[in-house]
Amino acid sequence: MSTTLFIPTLNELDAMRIILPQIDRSWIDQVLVVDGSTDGTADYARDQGCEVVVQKHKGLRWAFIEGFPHVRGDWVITFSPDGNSPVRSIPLLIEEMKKGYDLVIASRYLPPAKSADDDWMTAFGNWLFTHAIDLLHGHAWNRPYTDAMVMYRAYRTKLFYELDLDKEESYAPERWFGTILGIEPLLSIRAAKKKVKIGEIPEDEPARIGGKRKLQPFRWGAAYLAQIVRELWFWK
Ligand SMILES: Nc1nc2c(ncn2[C@@H]2O[C@H](COP(=O)(O)OP(=O)(O)OP(=O)(O)O)[C@@H](O)[C@H]2O)c(=O)[nH]1
Ligand SMILES: [Mg+2]
Repeated sequence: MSTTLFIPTLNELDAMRIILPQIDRSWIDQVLVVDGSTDGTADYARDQGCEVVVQKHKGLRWAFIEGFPHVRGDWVITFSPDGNSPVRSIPLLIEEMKKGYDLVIASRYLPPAKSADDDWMTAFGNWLFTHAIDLLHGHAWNRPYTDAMVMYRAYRTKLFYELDLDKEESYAPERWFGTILGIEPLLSIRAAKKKVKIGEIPEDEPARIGGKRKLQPFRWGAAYLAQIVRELWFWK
């Protein structure tokens, strides 16, 4: 099985200079950077031998929608390049996928892992949304998620399409709250609904390196909550 490391970047040059050289290229078959930056991140990534897709529409979700057609790996690992995703887990995620999982999450809340990037609001939000997904979408009765929100995870590339994550109607709550979301919570919700084989490994989340936080806690929080509830009747 081949693996693509999928890296969305929005002005992450400081962190990319530190993180990219740490990645052992023999672990993976393709490094794909999907970029919306104005700070030269794309040029740096090309210099480092990464494939670069420059996104046309603004927002994190569009990086996925425009980037996924360029993914060649059977499996994809989605990776935050801001220091939040320790590179040591790239081979560990691949090893876990080999056990037959459709999705493996690098959980920040599966002991002994810890997040050094959380503040009280993101810690509470991630706890709330993860437990709401477990309770409302059934994963709690199987093996519950400890982290349904984190970007750092591996999955079968086709799962993105099987769960209709490329379809516009999947993201209606964005319009209600005037924002563009990430795709991970919806991926977690629909993977649980579809009862695919889900695993987790513990992995820390170190603090962000340089750059600026893009997370919009209030809008995203409200929209994610709406998405969790809407999925009770939408998308069977
Ligand atoms: N291509 C692209 N990447 C994005 C976009 N928004 C965020 N990212 C990248 O996605 C990764 C994860 O970002 P977020 O989940 O929004 O959160 P964050 O900004 O890292 O927030 P903290 O980690 O809490 O500081 C970061 O490396 C960002 O650079 C976007 O619109 N386009
Ligand atoms: Mg981050």
